[in-house]
Amino acid sequence: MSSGYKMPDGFLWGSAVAAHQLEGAWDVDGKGVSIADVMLAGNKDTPRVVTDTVEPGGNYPNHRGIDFYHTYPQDFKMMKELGLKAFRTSIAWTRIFPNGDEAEPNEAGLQFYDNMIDEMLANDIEPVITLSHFEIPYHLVTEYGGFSNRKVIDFFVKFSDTVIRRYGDRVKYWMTFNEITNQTAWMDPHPMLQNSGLKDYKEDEAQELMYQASHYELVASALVTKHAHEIAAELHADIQVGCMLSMNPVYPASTKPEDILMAQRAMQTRYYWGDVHANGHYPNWLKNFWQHKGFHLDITKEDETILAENTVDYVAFSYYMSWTVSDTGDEWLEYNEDENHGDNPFLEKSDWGWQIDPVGIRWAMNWMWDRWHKPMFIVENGFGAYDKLTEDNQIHDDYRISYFQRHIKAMEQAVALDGIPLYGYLPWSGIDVVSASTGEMLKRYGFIYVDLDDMGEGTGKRYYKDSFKWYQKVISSNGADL
Ligand code: BGP
Repeated sequence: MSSGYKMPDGFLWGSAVAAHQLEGAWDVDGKGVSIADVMLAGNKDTPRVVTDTVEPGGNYPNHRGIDFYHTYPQDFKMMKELGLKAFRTSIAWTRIFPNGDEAEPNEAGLQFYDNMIDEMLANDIEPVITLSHFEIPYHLVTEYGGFSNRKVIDFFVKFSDTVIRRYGDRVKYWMTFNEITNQTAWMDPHPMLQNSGLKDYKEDEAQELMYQASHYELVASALVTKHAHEIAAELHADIQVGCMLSMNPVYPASTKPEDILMAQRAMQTRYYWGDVHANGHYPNWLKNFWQHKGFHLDITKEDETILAENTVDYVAFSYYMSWTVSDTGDEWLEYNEDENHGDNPFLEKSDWGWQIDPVGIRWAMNWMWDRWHKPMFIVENGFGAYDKLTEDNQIHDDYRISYFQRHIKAMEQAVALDGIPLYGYLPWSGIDVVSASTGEMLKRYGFIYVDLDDMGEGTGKRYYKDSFKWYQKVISSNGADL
């Protein structure tokens, strides 16, 4: 179908994944244990569990991923055939600093990403890199309490400086923390905070800790942005650093003014991380809210200067679904996802209960542009589904094509009609990978099917889905032919 629109020249059509969800090889070439490596699989109804150690016999799907560590040369060939202009992945912190606090990096880990980046470039695919995608060395969690400890800022900055300096001549687009917003959301608590003493963000103490740890992450992110710009000048390279937000428009459940006010506060609560990243300071309502709660956060004058002077170059975001919220009668408008959320009668849901809302992507892009005036990058969008491999090795995923058609059209309208600057569109996940929230392999998002089940059993062979041919056509027509 014709969309009626075409993206600007140089628009980056691509796809996105994260190291721990596909690389496997969790303990080779000197890699240390990350928080992702101690997480057991869950499923649609049972949350994943963070264990204290790697239990023998447990199902740790991130240990094997789809074995991309060894298969990436062949996988990039298929992605080239797909026509990808860009590929987003993350660097596993524990391949570079296995425990997080070493003096020197692990050369074998650095070499792996050298090779991987070169392989992408050899296939005319531009690398887009996330520094921390739900990963932190497990040692930093047990020994330091993760980001609840100010010291961890230095470890993250050192790791980031090391890789930006090493790959900055070949990688232009960087992001600091994947979905930094989700510290109040579905991964409860967020993987960056797990085992930092944070059990439940709704308790006041845990909420205070969440804001404190987030502050240290924000300072770390601003320092990385500062250093990246300095490294770029030294290398004579063009390097841009973005934040990465999980964008879920929160709508009012009705036209009742109290619901509308609550929805506004829900957006303010979810996106204050974006405010700090893009505007360089905390909003007033939040500072008042902390005072009302009796929170005493360690935020120094020097931190405030770092945040103000080092805002991001662009805003990257993931988009999967929207939410709906109602008023609770609380005059402080405290937003609690479990208590305030309801269903939207106008929207269908995926098998995992995610509300499908293509229009919301255009709404969200306008909301962010008005608020931050930063160029954007869609670095995730996609449809998790049970795909069926037919006897003749085909996958007829018309539901995925339909999801993408509608979302891409809304994105194109935001660019063509609303004038929003957008670097590219990197749908999740190009190739099937392990699900972040459930650890399932059968919650699939790729254009390329990987023959593995939830226990990692299968041939591991790759097959083309119907959506592969379809996305190929979208890319070659620069978004005109959906
Ligand atoms: C995002 C994460 C990804 C990813 C995706 C799909 O929130 O950044 O890592 O996996 O969601 O989620 P899931 O894998 O849980 O279905």
